[in-house]
Order: sequence, then C-alpha cells, then structure tokens
Amino acid sequence: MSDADASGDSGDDGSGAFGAAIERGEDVPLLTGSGEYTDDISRRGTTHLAIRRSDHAHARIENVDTGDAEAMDGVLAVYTGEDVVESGVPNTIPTAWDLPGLVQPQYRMLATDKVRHEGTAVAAVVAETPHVAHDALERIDVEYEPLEHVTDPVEAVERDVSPVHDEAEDNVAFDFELGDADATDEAFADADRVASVDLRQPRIIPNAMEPRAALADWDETTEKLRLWMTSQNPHLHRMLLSAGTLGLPENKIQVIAPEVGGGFGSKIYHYPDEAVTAWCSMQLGRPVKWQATRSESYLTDCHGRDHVTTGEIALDEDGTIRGVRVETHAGLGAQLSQFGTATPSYLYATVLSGQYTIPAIHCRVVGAFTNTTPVDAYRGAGRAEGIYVIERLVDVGARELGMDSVELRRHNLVAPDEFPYESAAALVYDSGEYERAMDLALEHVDYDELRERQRELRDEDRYIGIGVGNFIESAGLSPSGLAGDLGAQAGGWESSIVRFDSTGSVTVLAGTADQGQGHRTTYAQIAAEELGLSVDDIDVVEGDTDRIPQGMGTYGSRSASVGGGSIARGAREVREKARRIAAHQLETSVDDIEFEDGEFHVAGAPDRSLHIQAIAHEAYLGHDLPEGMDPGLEETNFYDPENFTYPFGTHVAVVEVDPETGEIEIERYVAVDDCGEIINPMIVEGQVHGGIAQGIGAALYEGAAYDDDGHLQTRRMDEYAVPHATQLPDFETDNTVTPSPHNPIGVKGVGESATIAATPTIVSAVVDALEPFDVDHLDMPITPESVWRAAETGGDR
Ligand code: PCD
Repeated sequence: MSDADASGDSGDDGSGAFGAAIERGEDVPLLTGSGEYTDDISRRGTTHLAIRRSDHAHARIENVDTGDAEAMDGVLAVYTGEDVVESGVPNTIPTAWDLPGLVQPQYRMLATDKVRHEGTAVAAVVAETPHVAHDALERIDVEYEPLEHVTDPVEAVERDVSPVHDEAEDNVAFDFELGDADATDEAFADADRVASVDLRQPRIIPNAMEPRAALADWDETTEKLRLWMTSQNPHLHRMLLSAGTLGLPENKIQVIAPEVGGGFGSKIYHYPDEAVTAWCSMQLGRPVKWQATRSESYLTDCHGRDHVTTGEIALDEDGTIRGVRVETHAGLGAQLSQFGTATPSYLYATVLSGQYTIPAIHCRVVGAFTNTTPVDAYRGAGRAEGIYVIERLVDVGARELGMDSVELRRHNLVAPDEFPYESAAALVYDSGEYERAMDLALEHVDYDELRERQRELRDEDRYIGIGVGNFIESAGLSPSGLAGDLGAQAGGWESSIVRFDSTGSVTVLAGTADQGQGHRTTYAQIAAEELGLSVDDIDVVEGDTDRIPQGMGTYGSRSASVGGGSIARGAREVREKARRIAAHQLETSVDDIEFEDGEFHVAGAPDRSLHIQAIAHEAYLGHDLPEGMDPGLEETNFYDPENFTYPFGTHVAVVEVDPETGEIEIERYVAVDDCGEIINPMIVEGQVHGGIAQGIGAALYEGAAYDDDGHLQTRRMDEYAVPHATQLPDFETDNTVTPSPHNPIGVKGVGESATIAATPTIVSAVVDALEPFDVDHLDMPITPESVWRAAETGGDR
C-alpha cells in the first residue's frame, strides 16, 4: 500500500498482498465447470415449480381455473393467490425504503384481484419435472377483464388514466424534494445565463448471465427452511422473507447463495418468485426448485432507470455555475421493489452536484406507478441517472456560453483543499483530486491536438466528437444511523469473522455476497496483508446465513470499503490477540513485540520470534496463554463506517459519426478512475471494463420497449441489444489514488463507477460530433437512425 495512514494503525509491515495483481482463485472452478449454481443443486425428491404469468399489462382477474392443470400426470399441485391468502402467511413483499408521504400498496406473492404488469405471477404449478410444470401452465385458464394501462411515467401522472393502485389515484407513489428551492430560484434570477435540457433515461434490463433461480427445502420435523437462491444479499433476503412474507423467525431460515452468475443490481430485490418457491415447499413438504427462463428474466427481473427529466443550469459569463434545477418523473413500475423508492430519490438527487461547487441545487422527483415491471437498482442505480443529468447540463451550459466544455468543468471543480466537501445536495464528499484525474485523462488523448484535428476534419466533412465525463459516486452504502434517518428499513453496516484454526490456516467469513466481483481473491488479500500471510493461507466464505451469522450484502459498490473494512478490522484484532500471546510466550512486554511477514519478534532480538500460525496453534491448545485470556483465535467484527466513499474520475471518448448513414464508431475510450487504495489492480481494471461496456450499452444500444398494449417487446437476447465485444474499442485505463479517510484500508468502491461515467461520456461525444448540425442533445439509446435524423433536421447543412 502506498499510504502509511491507510495501511494500518500499527506501523507493521504487511505481506504485500494488498495492491498486487493476484489472479482470481475463484475462476478455476467457474472455468472448469465445477462451480455450483443454484440450478446445479438438487435435494432428494426435488420437485419443480413453474409460474403462470399474466399476459395483460393491467386487468382484473375474474377467474382462475386450475382443474385441467391439476389433472395432468406428474402435477403435484397448482396454487393461486387465494391459496396463499388462505394459508395465513403474512404474504407481503416489503420495500426496504420508506419516503415521506410514500403510498405503499399491497404487494403479494401471487396476485389475487388484479394483474398490474405483464409478467405478474398469477398461479404456481409444482410438478415432478420442469417440463410437466411448464406444460401445465398452458392448461390453467385465467379469465381477465382488461383495464386501461399506462407505461410512461409522465402520462401515468398527467393523463387521466385508471390508476395502477386504487390507493394512488394519480399514480403518484411519492413526490420527493431535495435542496433549497428559494436559494435556487434566486441563483437563477441572478445568473447571466440559463441553459436547459429535456432528457429521457430509458428503462434498461440488467441482463445477468444466470437467470434467477431458487431451491427451497422445508423440513417439517425441524420447521426449518433452507433456501438456495441467486442473491446479492442473503441476509437481507432472510430478513425480508421471515416476518413480512412467510411468518418465520430468522433462525428458522437459512439462505444460501451459491455461485451467482452476475447480478448488476437485479438480485438485490426480494421478488415474489423466490418467496413462492419457499411457500410451495412449506405446503408440500418436499424440495421445490424454480429456474427462470431467459424470457421470464427479461419480463420479471427488475428494470433500471426510466426517468423523464427537465434540467436547468444557471451560469455566469465567466463560467461559474450558480445553480441547478431538476425535475424528474421516475417510473417505478407496478410495485415498489426493494430499492425502488431509494434509487430515484436519495441515490439520485444527492449526486447532482457532481464534481462541482454548485451553491444552489433543487431537485423534485415524482415517483410514478406504471403498468410495467418494477424498477430497482441497476449498476450505478440513481447515481448514474444523477451524474448523467449534471454532465449533460454542463455540456449544454458550455454550448450556451460558447466555452470549451473542459474549461467550464475545470472552472467549477471542487478543489483538493475543500475536502471534506459538503455539497448543496446534502452529501459530504470524503476526498478527491478531480483536476489531477481529469488532466491525466485529457493527456492520454492529447486533448488540445484532438480539438485541432476535429476542426481540420470538419473541413473535409468528417465529424469526430470528443466526449468528456466527470463523475463522482456515493459508494459503500452506510452508515446505519443516516440510513435510518432517511427511511431505510435495514442497516448500512457489514459484518465478518476472521478465524484462525489450529493448523494456522485462516477462514474469512463475510456478510457480503459475490456475483463475479472477485471477493474471494481481494478479501484474502486484505486478510493476508494484515496477518502477514500468503493469500493461499486464506479461505473466504460468503453467501450462507448459517455459516456467516450476519451481513447486509453486495450492492452500491460497498463490499470493498464496508466489507473489506470489516475484515481488516477483524484481522487487526486477531493480530493483536496473537501479539499478546507472543509477548507472553517470549516473556517480554507487548510493546516490545514487532510484527513482520507473519513473524512476531522481540525488538532488537530477531531470533526470539514466533510465527502467527504457530501462535494460532497455541491459542487452540490453550496450555500457556496470558493470565485471563480465553482460548481460540477468531474475531467477529461489525463495522459501520462514518460515511460513504466517493470514487471519482474522468472518462474521455472519441467517436466518429457518419451523418449520411448515422453510423457511430468509437475510436478511443480512455478511463481514469480513482477508487482510493487499490486492493487488486487487475480486478479493478476488470470492473472498469465491464462497467464501461454496460455504460456504452445504455448510451447506444439498450432499452426496454413496451408496445401499445403494454407488452414488453424486448424479451429475448436477439430483441434486446447489449453491445457485442466487436462493437467496443480497446479500453485504455489508468488510475489516480486518493485514499478515503472513511475506512481502515483507504479504499473506495469501483464496481459501478465506469457505468456511471461511460454513459454521459459517450452521449457527450456523439453530440459533440454533431455540433456543426446544431444538435445539443440526443436521447438514449442513440441509434444510427437518431444520428441520421438529427443530422438531417438538426442544423443548417
Ligand atoms: N476493489 C479493489 N480495490 C478497490 C475497490 C474495489 O480491488 N479500491 C475490488 C473489490 O474487492 C471487489 C471489486 O473490486 O472485488 C468491486 O468492489 P466494490 O466496488 O466494493 O463493489 P462490490 O460491492 O464488490 O460489488 C457491487 C458492484 C455493483 S453494485 C454492481 S451493480 C456490479 C459491480 O459490482 N455487479 C457486478 N460489478 C459486477 N461485477 C460482476 N462480475 N458481476 C456483477 O454482477 Mo448494484 O447496486 O447491485 O446496481
């Protein structure tokens, strides 16, 4: 580690594992096919569940006839919403975040009265094989009375439509405000210029490689439920399932997340489907497995974004930003999901200051129910939407002033000596050197020369665009007190256990849950560093609530800072206990013991030493420990950081557009990211690569489309465009390192950063290319058609 303060409080020398590009040990089982995903697991007598879903966007359920399905060979049971109600379980799917004035309609495992979006679960078939279960779905006869539907968040609120929920006649779930409206009005009245942009951030679909799945096994004799599921947060799922949904105490539920093939936010949510799987097992007393099909995933995995926004920026002639005003209609879908309420409010409005000192900010968000799949976290959740708005505003502001957009950015950056920086959008940024990262990114592309080239090429009717995206992210969701003040129904801490055994090997049990991020490698690096061991001495366990008693899970780029912070703290406590044992056995005082490469030795007498692994053995023998010390060598740690971490950086894209065909080619993509101390540079680079790809996907390709009947049109991989590798350039990545003072290892998150940065960067580049055609904004996804149309109609060509 490069920073002495961040590397630990002891001044001891670590093993050098932290910061090394160590290969991901977890990949071997995944690449050789021995990794176990939920669907690979089977219990004796496993049965199979398939879920009948509505093909209406909005309808009253008149009747559900299950007779034919029940009569099929191999069908064990067919359940409807009424059956769940009659079973007497609490049967609610709770949201995890309350907001002032929030309307919280009933949300049940299986619908009873109405279906509110295409894909709503209406009935459940359990059969001996998955094929029979799926065939039986077609034999269920559901009679509907169709109702008027709405899929657009603005229409939902403004047009007189039949409400999604009777409780919210105008379809408004919440009307949220942040910032100072009066101060913002004043800033706008005083400023020299105002620029504005109307924009849409389309609904996108997370597209994890592995569709959701669950296997539930209810043991009637112990009255205990074991539930394997594709979860980013098994403990949170245990909590939400217990009281609210199934009516079991937490100690009667074990949630296991085995290998999980990607989440990107879609596996945070406590969906009805996994709960139904568990409930069916409780009814039948047999194990029940549900594996979503790919189309079922498109239809029911949470979608992301879906914002319609008007943004305004007030500026002085010299480029000083005076204020920002934002009004957004956020589509929530038909139900309030886990983070469906927090994402477009607290995770969105609070980042609207971006990297800039903006004295006055006001944001209003109307959260609207629509007859669509519920919206929840998708990579960047809330922060991506907010940074997109401020970066678009800075670009249109620069256009308004006739100023280079980099100069406008530079003029308003929060300076290094202003940290901790309290923004007008209510966050306190931890640390940052924004200009250093921006300059590094600009250097990579040779910005001034590039602008020169752009001018020359325009004379030849060739149009390149240079897009610059500055971002911050509020990463590492915590601390609990603040989360509570803001309405969260859960804490923001993380928990871990660091345990030596008597042979000197170490097990780290962590409350987070990996879906591909590389926790097993990076957590081993953290523990190895603190304990002076090699990563091979350390085994990392996640994703099993019976092995790891407590945790909050993996989302909001929190695992490195909150989970990793907890592991570092636990490892340090373990090391200090070992130090006391060493002092005792070496017959010296604790203060005289030094620690290096796993070895405790007496200061000035390096040959009088004991290795930490030998001490572990002694700790479990318990024969010769300091007076009053308990045997064993393990610590359970709960860690509640004082604040988020604030990763930041600058991305630059160079594109060429062809106004004749609308074709967009990304020539170069440079990403400079600062995620504080880097645990593993190879993993961080991988996170940035994946993040850029998804950010570009949103800018140029992706979008969930509903037709006039409220049917999802993008429900297969050949209908929903994610970028292919051949459509992406080689990414050029670099880092600056500004440690976070908010956790013991100085790290900031990185998992979502590049997604947040890439989308505005690409949009900025395409719009910049089209400047000669007077185009100052294009909505996503920017397709060749939209470029061609803009070039035809946008300007004076
Ligand atoms: N790291 C390092 N260093 C630093 C930071 C970090 O090394 N400084 C690393 C760690 O350790 C890990 C990673 O990296 O391994 C990441 O981290 P973070 O940032 O902390 O994060 P996390 O928590 O772990 O994770 C989460 C994220 C998110 S959030 C998302 S979406 C996505 C990302 O992650 N998802 C995913 N990424 C990824 N990857 C993969 N492979 N897969 C997936 O699924 Mo949300 O909220 O949920 O919307």
